Amino acid sequence: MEWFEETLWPNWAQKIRVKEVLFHEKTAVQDLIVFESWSWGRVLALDGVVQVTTADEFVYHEMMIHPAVLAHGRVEEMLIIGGGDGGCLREACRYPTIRRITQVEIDAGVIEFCRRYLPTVSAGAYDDPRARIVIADGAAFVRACPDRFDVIVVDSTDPRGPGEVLFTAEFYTACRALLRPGGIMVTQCGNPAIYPDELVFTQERQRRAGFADVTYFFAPVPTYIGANMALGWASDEPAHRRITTEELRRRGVPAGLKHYTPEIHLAAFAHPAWMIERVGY
Ligand code: AG3
Repeated sequence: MEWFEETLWPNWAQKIRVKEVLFHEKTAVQDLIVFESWSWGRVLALDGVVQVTTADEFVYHEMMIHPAVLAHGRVEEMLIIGGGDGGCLREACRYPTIRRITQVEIDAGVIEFCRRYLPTVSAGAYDDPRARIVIADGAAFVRACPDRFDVIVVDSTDPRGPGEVLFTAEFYTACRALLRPGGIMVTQCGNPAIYPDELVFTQERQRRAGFADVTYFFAPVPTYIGANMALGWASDEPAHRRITTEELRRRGVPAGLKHYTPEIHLAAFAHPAWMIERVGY
């Protein structure tokens, strides 16, 4: 294979030049490929859609974790739904104050696979004693879970196929019920420049789930084409968003980050005029 061509949108695609295909399995259920690329390191694509590249995953994973953890300020219990590549887990493990990170992945094979083919993404995080890995359906897990969390991160695929249940008002309602007072939920909401409806409906459903403060922020991930990826932010504590760069620094930004800074944190919540028009804020 000379080029990998993404099949996410009918009228717009990206192509990544392939150095070497490392794994390719096409079954009736899914099409999974990992290849070494020339410009983005190793690339994992599921059903024709880029899920992670080792060259730019840091942008996404840092933004999925650090704004919520630092704005909250006292995270001890964290829940990650999905995220089998371990990137979110890796970023969460940077905080010694987090006592336990529960990760719910539907397919044990995904974790094993990513540890083997994309070891730099989890970077040893699966061996952290604070990581509790649960192999279960995320939607079923949140309906029945007896534990409570300070931050819930939904690192899903796109809302088509198996990942769809993770974009429903019912799912968001169940997540809200698992949050401790002041808790925050962060979700992946796609690229609004090419598919704004996904941001509109996820915002609407998160509000319907009862969160007092629902908004969105951005992660500029080059290989998730369509400019900024939107991430949903839902909490019952609006004060989390009134934080200053000084306070974020005081709380202790982990060393060694490649994207996140307190300035980026605040700027990520600035919304373009056309999205304000479309979403309402
Ligand atoms: N989570 C986000 C996948 C997004 C791909 N979709 C897209 N380009 N619109 C993947 C797992 C990362 N840990």
